[in-house]
Amino acid sequence: MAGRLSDPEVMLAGVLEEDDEIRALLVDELHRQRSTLQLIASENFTSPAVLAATASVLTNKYSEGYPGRRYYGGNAVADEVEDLARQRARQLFGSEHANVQPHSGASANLAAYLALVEPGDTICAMRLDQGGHLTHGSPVSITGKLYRFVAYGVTPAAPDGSGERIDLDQVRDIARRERPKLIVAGTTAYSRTIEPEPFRAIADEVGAKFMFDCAHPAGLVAAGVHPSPVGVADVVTFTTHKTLRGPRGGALLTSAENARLVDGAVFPGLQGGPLDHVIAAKAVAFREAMQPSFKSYARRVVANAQALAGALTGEGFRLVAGGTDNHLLLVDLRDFDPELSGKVAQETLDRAGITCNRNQIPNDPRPPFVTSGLRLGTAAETTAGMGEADMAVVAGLLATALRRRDDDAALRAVRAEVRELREQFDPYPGAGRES
Ligand code: DSN
Repeated sequence: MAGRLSDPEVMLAGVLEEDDEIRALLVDELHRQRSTLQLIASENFTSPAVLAATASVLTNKYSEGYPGRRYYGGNAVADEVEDLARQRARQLFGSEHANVQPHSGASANLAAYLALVEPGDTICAMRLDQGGHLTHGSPVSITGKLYRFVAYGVTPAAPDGSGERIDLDQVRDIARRERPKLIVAGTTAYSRTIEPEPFRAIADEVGAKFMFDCAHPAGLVAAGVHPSPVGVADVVTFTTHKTLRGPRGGALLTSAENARLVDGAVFPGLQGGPLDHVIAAKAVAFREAMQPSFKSYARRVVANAQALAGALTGEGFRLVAGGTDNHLLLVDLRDFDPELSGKVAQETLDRAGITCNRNQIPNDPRPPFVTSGLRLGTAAETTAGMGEADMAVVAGLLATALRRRDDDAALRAVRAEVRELREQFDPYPGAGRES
């Protein structure tokens, strides 16, 4: 086998040689990622080192428990890996304690609830259709069935873009009226900075605990580009695969005082054996995020999002909250074309090689499966090397595709331009090009 294990070409073309079907599909996916634009706000391109750790022999190990207290033998290496991952997470975020075992952000959030409140307790969190997350109490999520959620949203839209901000007066009013045991901050479709302190003050006023779901801005927080909730919230949850650019997974940060409670909620409360290979990859990503180059990456992610926002506004789109402070934008399609739903826009853009997701906008008149919005993010394409000037090109291609959505030839032409642009910014330049 030629090459280094960290080379995706080796992983795809060499190691999987005997499984033609899966190998072909993985090569197809690599081809899709490098020939189309990746604008899903919760995605990124991990480094080959993160890919290598995720593909390592640690996937063979069972390690229920924590370092030094496992329920299986043979965990000397797994202990060191998890200790290193926890130590790096603590260092990166300046936290007293880290738990790196959650399989996902949803697991991390559920573990935080298990640690901080009892089933049936009241929790105050942001409504999904206002920018929150399924695990913030949606009735279709287990969280909405186990706990009594009372929801806050954003302020009304304003012509000058100053509206659609988290409505802290509403949070305070709800908290005073409902006396929740826990207040949750954190979003999946909110483009502005979230300051943790006002939530802390409201939680303290009503005797509630405070959890911050930092899944989306984790990389921006780690880089110091966004305010850190660590030390302000009782528990911070985050995912490692969005702006943080690590493997798919979750994690929690808390004080030394809450460490046992949080660890017990993750295991044995919620999960069995941890994914040791993913924990190794998280450790790799935490180290990468400590490098000076990651700070500059995070700044470029925001600059690119702002450049994309400016260019899309120029194309006639309205942006929810008037623009962005972070890695994502929420586009209200109605000004651009009242007939165009998020679903049709997403499907059209897929045909044009522009990958993104439809998303409800605050007070969306269309149902969640249809929507009037698109969510776009710059974390992945910034990793690939795109800059602010490229964002203007991206906005133009996106607008052309949506304007000419009934014209197959026009969409094919956009797709060809997308591919040409995309190929200038290969996230995996060493990988094979057999497809
Ligand atoms: N599904 C993630 C996102 O796209 O934001 C949140 O879990």
